[in-house]
Amino acid sequence: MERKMNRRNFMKKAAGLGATLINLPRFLAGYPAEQTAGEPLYRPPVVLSTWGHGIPANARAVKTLQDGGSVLDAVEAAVMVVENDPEVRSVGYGGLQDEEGKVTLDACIMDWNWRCGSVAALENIKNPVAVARKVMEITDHVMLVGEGAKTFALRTGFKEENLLTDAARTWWLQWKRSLSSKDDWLMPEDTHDTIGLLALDEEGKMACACTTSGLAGKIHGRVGDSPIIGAGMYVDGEVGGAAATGRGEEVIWTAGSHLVVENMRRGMTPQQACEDALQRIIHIYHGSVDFQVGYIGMNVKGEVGAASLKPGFQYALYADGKNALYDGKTVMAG
Ligand code: SD4
Repeated sequence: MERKMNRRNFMKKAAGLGATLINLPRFLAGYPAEQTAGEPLYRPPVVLSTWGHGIPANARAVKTLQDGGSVLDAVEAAVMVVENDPEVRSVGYGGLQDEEGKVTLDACIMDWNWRCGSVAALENIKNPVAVARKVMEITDHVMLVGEGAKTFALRTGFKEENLLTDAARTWWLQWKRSLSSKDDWLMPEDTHDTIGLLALDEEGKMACACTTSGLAGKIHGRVGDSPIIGAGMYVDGEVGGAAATGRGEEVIWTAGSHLVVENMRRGMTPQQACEDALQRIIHIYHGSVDFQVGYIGMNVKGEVGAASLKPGFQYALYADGKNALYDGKTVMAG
């Protein structure tokens, strides 16, 4: 049977021709100027991240690579921009508190060579992702939590800081006042905007970092998906990487980021892989969900994908010299 030269076959052929030709077929095939997640192959460096705060983060990642930093340096420096921004109320300094009024941070980092580090429920340290990298680099552990993570951070040169801003304090007081005896610890909506950021450098090496203050109003001690390797984020240097945002519980149930990567290993595009991982959640809930989860995914060829359960998820993509924000595809069933 004659093999049809559809767009995907065409792209596969083009990929084999080498990096310099990668962008040519996209142009020749008349792809729209605005990219659709999952379709074009980009020539590295490519940086993909969650939400609007991904734009400055992507820019920092690219700058770090241009200055000679490694892809690991790039993802760390990138998400630290967001950790340091008090206006971002879901990550790092200025992050919203748990039910006891404490800011507790979760973060992890991973590279193409399966090296990874993580911290969870870390208090009073502004850059948990940097602590996670230290865990990765100077210990033979993967994850430190709570007081132990903080002691490790202080021992390795991080300084203790108050991360609570006036805005966060005001939010917490108002939120507490709004609670009733009927509350069931379901978190207020729109308080989850974790940054997960994937970067692919010109050598085809990938790294990812993920950092968050977690769900606002969470029970003290609750840890979400974001610092859990395979849930909030995962990288396999032979396949690609993924990161999650939204309600971490369901992402943990489904080992979400690992699922996205394994989907890509089995031949799905990053876009298909993200959508399939979301369908797994929908399946568990028998087709109806009332919370948000979003995934970004990128394979080592520079193909990207992004999708969420509910509308509203945006992702930031730096590719072909352009850094822009796009709407992720919504997959909510019926
Ligand atoms: C969590 N996934 O702790 C995080 C929440 C978040 O964007 O901020 N996601 O469950």
